Amino acid sequence: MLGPGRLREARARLEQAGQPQLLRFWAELGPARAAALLQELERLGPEELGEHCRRAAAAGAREQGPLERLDARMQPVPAGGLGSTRRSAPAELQRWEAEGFHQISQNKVAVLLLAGGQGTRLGVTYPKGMYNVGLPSGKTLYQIQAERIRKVEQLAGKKYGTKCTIPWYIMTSEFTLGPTEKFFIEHDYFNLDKSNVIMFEQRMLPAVTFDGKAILEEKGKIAMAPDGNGGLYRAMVDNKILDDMEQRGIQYIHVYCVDNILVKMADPVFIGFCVSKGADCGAKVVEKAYPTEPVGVVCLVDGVSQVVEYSEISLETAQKQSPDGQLVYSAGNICIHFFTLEFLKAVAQKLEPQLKQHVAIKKVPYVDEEGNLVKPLKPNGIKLEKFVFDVFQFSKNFVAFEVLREEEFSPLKNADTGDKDTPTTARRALLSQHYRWALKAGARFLDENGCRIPEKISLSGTEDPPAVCEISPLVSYFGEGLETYMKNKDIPSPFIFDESKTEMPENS
Ligand code: UD2
Repeated sequence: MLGPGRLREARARLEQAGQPQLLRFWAELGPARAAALLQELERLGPEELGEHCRRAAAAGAREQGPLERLDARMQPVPAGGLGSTRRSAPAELQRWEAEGFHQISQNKVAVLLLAGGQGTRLGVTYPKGMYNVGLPSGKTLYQIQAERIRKVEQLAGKKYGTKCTIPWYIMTSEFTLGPTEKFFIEHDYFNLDKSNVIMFEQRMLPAVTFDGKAILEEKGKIAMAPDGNGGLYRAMVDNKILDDMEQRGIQYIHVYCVDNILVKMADPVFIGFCVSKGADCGAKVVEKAYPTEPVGVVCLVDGVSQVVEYSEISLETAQKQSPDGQLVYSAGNICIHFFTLEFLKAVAQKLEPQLKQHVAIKKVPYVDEEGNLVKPLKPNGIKLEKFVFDVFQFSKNFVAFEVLREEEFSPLKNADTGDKDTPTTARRALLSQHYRWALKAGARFLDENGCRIPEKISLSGTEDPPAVCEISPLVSYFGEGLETYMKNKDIPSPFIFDESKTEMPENS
């Protein structure tokens, strides 16, 4: 009930907290919107809201000041804690892979997707995982990820003679939960067992002006934004995700971000590497392509493992080179992490309040004092976010694992009008990988006239492969098992190799 007492109390508490502007349009709201606003204010708590606004404004002011220089305190990741698909011995890589498959076969591994972001740079109104980058099959990122889970379950099951399940935890936000759920239902969970796909929601925080006022995005609605991908730790507690993992016997969690089309779900090599090293926490990295590439750098700060985010590193440090011309800080974070359940429990239950709050200065649409909706041309608001990797500092044994960019990292960040990390670059990265796999398996490609397409072994990354061959994850997870079908076969381009085509065309 919306009694006058409740309103009076909210008004007094907001006044006290320095946020009376939130009720400026109260008289115009009508019962439903008024009730929703009051409920939101009570949920946030006017005192907590006031405190959040003060903290955000102070953090925003610090952010506008000089960049905190970490240069003198930074060191690269020590070689001892670094594995590498390029530099580690093949026998070692095989051992790690076998260890990873073993853990999967024992149902000890889960994957956890961070999918609460708003995908503003890509410019779509729906969750990024639902995006179709224009592959011949028309598959979305979610479908590709789901099929990789199914395939790696099958591979582990076959190797160890068990029936295995990799639960898929999906962190969403107020923006993404509804459409993501609907999408999975519409696609029948991509043939995964529904009970093994667990969606949960992260918290939202109010956006705040530079002078510390919460912003109204409508007359009766406070502008809110997800609390960053580091909101994971609180969200796991809020939604009892750690208990669910415990009940299922999960020990190792492979965390990843939604937009990397090449992500190896529950990668056995990475998991096996981390488990073999006794790590509680690990990160996959790629060599940075250029100093200002927008990926964080995995390094040590004051001797403690950390990611220094791309927005927080000085240009001078980013460009620093060793005598052999390599970037000193080249270990680019690709938002693929490994955690033990024990580590996550310690973080979520004890250490989370210590995580740094990062500042994002954004353009936040608002209603002005006259009640007009304004789309600001300049940034006007502060959003506070926690980052998923800020927990590395708590690790007792942190490891990093370097992988090849062309095999494992091609993020979808921008629309095709951008010059990098676009639908085109993502599609090209996947089709180039599949073309390489097919050639390695001994395939030959023919054009529409039946003429042989000359092979091109090394592709520049800015060119399309000469033949189009999309291989379903249900056929091959990392290029394995293709020879049986492809060796010395003439394959028409374009070609979609899915399960229905395990019989390949005869030689012409
Ligand atoms: C992330 C990494 C960056 C680098 C890059 C590679 C962080 C903080 N930064 O930068 O170091 O590895 O990816 O692609 O990890 N998300 C949520 N909730 C939120 C905000 C984001 O779940 O409140 C998810 C988002 O849906 C995505 C992932 O976190 O899957 C990364 O978010 P982003 O795309 O905003 O991160 P980006 O590209 O700035």
